[in-house]
Amino acid sequence: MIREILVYPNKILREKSHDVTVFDEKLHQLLDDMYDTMIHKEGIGLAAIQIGVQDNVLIINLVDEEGFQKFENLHEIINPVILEKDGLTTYQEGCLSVPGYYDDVERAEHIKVSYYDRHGSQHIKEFTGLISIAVQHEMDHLRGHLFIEKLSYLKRKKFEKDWKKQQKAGK
Ligand code: QAP
Ligand code: CO
Repeated sequence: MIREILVYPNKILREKSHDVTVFDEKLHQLLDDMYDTMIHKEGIGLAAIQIGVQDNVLIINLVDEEGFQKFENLHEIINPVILEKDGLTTYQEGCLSVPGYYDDVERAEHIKVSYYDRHGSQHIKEFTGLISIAVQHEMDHLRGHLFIEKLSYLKRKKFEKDWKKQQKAGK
């Protein structure tokens, strides 16, 4: 089922999410709804809080070299913890909760993450490149943070001005 995505400045996006303790049908339904919603909105990543669910759950589905977003490349990541991070990289990020705005953000280049899958099995994996950026972006959501909080003071001021103007225009 496609759910509504919360958009900045909705205060729920600032809430901290909680670890999943039960890996049941309800969790599977949440993951399926997140997938349907992300695909419908043409996203590559989504955190549960973006549809108003305060669980430490995120999904990522990058497009391959040929530009296809294959279901087999879907990552379902539950209760993630970063064990190690290394290096720095910059990428022009966007977010389904901040539609139409993109800007450069600096993040760790490599990360090692512990997480659980939908069946409650633990995995420890290293991520590099765009998927590493995506995991860090989505993990920020779980702690109530958006990528625009990482902008410089002047860029953030310009964003706020443009965003209000855009909202007034009824977009
Ligand atoms: C997070 O972002 C991310 O503004 C996922 O109009 C960011 O899926 C992963 C989107 C950077 C990796 C690198 C944004 C769709 C989607 C928009 C998204 C929009 C329509 C963003
Ligand atoms: Co986002």
